[in-house]
Amino acid sequence: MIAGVVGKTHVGKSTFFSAATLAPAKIGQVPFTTIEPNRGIASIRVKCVCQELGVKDEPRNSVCVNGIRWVPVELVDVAGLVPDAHKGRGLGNKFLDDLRQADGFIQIVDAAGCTDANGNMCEPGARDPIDDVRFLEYEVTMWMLQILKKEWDRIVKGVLQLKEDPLALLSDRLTGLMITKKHILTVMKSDDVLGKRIDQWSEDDLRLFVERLRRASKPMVIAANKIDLPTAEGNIERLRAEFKDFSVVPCSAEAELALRLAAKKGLISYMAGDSEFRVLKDSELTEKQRGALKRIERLLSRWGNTGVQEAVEAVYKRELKMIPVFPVEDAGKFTDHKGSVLPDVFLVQEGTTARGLAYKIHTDLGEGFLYAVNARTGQKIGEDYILKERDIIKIVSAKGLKG
Ligand SMILES: Nc1nc2c(ncn2[C@@H]2O[C@H](COP(=O)(O)OP(=O)(O)OP(=O)(O)O)[C@@H](O)[C@H]2O)c(=O)[nH]1
Ligand SMILES: [Mg+2]
Repeated sequence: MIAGVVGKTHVGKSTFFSAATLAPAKIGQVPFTTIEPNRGIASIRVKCVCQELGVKDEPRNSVCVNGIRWVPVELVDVAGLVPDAHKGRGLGNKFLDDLRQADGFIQIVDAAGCTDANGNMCEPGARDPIDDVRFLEYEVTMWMLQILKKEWDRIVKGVLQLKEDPLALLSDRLTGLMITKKHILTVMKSDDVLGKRIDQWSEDDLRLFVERLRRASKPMVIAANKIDLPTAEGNIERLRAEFKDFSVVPCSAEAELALRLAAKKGLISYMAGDSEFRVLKDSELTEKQRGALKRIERLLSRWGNTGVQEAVEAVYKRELKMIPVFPVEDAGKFTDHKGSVLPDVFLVQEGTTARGLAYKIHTDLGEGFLYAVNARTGQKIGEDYILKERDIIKIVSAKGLKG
């Protein structure tokens, strides 16, 4: 799974990405600073099972701090978008193409309303961030529609003359956009308008279908950025009222980046998502840094946190429905074959079965799957068992892993 940091140009996408991943990304004073996508690793917080089990864990693929596991997740920061991108305007199709790989979106908007439609700075409050969300939705829909339309005649012919399965034809065409049969089925099932045969769909039907498919296949949270500026305040409630189906997370990417960098240098003690920080080396701070930290302190007391960590977690947990599970090889000691306690935590999508987890660990484990054990209860479970959040699972397979 990978979440795309998307939005209009010059709204703070790369700042958000850097703050979340601490990976270098160029932050610009002009629109279209990012051209090639930046990929990086952020983390989401999960309550570890170590305290509940009373064991000292030895994490391998994650980090455990005071009973909280920091589990790595991927982010991609892409080039910005301007209106008519689907027609190639700005970095248009390039931007949209980079979005193919994303399973979900964190849409950054300038909630302070100080960047116009083309990403140029304007008077704070002059641009309505609601328009930014609307235009991004429109551009992505039109881009998907364009892709589907290129093959539409062939799809209709396949269904009508060759009696091919419309679902298979559609998913063949859309698989490059990370759109699965499951996404397509969800939309087709939920829709009475589209109950008719696809060769009878009008232009409007097709557009409606694509719009719903976009929503199903690219779930989104809205990161309402620049809450450090006064004009953002009123826009947060307006965004929430307008986009009731989405999580709107107030955020300041700039504040989070400053905190993370100061913590990295050892100047302050701060963990992503915290509601406060502590200055460790006051004598090493410049007046400018001291002033900036004071402002961030006020921001944290007003908003609770900078919102960056919250937005990353919202897309992975709430939208992509990823849940943590702890695979072990010894169900009594909660260890792997080397004796490490609770070494790994895996993120799997809600609905994943025990066998699905086995495949995720290794193809051999999946293919040779015999049964699994719920290490918390010692109960044997079958391949169809649907994993629950924070399950601790041992897989027993005819094809064991070596090493
Ligand atoms: N006040 C304020 N400014 C911010 C914040 N986040 C980013 N900025 C500023 O917004 C400008 C653009 O930031 P970038 O991160 O380069 O924006 P982008 O969306 O990646 O831009 P492109 O790659 O050009 O599309 C820079 O001047 C940042 O310092 C924030 O939380 N508050
Ligand atoms: Mg950028």
